[in-house]
Amino acid sequence: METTSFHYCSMLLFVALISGSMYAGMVDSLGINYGQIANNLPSPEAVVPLAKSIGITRIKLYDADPKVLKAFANTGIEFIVGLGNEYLAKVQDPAKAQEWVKSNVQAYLPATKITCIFVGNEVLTFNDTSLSGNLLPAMQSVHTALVTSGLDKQVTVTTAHSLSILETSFPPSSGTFRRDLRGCISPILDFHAKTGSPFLINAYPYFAFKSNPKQVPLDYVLFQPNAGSLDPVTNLHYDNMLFAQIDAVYAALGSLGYKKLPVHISETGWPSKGDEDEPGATSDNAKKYNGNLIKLICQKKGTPLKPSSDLNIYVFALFNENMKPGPSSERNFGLLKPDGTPAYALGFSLNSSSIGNGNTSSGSGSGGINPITIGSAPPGSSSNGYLSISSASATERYHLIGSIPITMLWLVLLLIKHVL
Ligand SMILES: *[C@@H]1O[C@H](CO)[C@@H](O)[C@H](O)[C@H]1NC(C)=O
Ligand SMILES: *[C@@H]1O[C@H](CO)[C@@H](O)[C@H](O)[C@H]1NC(C)=O
Ligand SMILES: CC(=O)N[C@H]1CO[C@H](CO)[C@@H](O)[C@@H]1O
Repeated sequence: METTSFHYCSMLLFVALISGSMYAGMVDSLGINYGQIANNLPSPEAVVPLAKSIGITRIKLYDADPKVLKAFANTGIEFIVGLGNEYLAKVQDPAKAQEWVKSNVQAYLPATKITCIFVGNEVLTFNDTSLSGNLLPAMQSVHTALVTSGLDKQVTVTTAHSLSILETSFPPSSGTFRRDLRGCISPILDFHAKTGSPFLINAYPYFAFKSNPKQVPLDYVLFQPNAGSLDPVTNLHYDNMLFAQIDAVYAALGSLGYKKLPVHISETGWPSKGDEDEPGATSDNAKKYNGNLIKLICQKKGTPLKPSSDLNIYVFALFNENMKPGPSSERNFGLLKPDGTPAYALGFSLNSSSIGNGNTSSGSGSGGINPITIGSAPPGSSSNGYLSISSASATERYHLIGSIPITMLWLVLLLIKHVL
């Protein structure tokens, strides 16, 4: 409750310069995945100012790590917590579900703003029928536990799917779920509709490009200017793959009678490094993908099919994770390196003076507001060097946190406007 955040998500002289257009807008919601499969990450206390410095307002965890949930108390940042696939069988027992909710959710409310539990990650893609069969009962059991605790109005229950649950996704209007999964998905969609929870999908144009680099135009997957393509059924024009993927999900939901379910993108991102046989995994492409994506989020863009629905996106991921198995790209999806410095120039500036001790002086006036730098930072201002992205990128992010007097806020906005 102690902080209110205003994010003046101003897109960046840099973007304005290269695109030739001025952009300014308000973002009230930037989500990120905080994965921790690593042995070199900063302490959660130190991650708080880092997350704030890049304007994060929503965090998705893959578990319900008590250290993280404690560290983020009273920050106002919203959390989706995860209940892992290994617990699906167990949590069908109502007593176990109640216990889980009590110690992983209830214990942190209301100081830590947990708003959603995702039960199981990409469960349906494993083709493990016993695991898949446990999914909905586990979701129901956790929901019932929330009802019993009186928390179901503030905490929703969902699960996260991989895009590979779609059988067809192009053109977007042809989107359908895999035939063998429809019987299992329909009752899950019914659960969403009845309990008012969102449908979560992990969508990675990167993987489409990686598996077919000769056919898939890079500009189309990186949100760069390109001719795009027309959906012959809806006549809607798509100039990026992510929007096509999201609309294919809407179409698939519609085909089962759930046109109105809200879809959230629980993961999307681009790796800044990969193996030799992983085309496209470069820091330049990662910067384009995530930079352009954040710009679209700031503009409150919807997809061609749902132009007035905000993109509800959790970027993957906050940090590079050195202990993830698989090809190199898997360990290089982070916006930040473990030491808190940017993995590549993100296209907006970061500022945190307090990594290392994890402390922000939230009481004092100066703790409330991050300095605004226009153009290149004044010499000396980056003396701690800590998160300032190379000022050569000449990009800004205006990030105002705390109880700033409203008059001051307007002064700042005016100043920004003037400079732009
Ligand atoms: C699961 O089954 C689908 C459809 O039969 C198949 O396309 C997919 O490759 C399978 N996935 C795994 C991980 O075995
Ligand atoms: C943060 O600062 C407060 C007050 O200055 C202090 O009580 C607290 O122990 C500090 N926490 C850390 C992690 O340094
Ligand atoms: C590099 C940089 O600009 N650091 C600043 C970050 O913000 C704190 C206050 O929140 C300043 O004291 C630092 O100078």
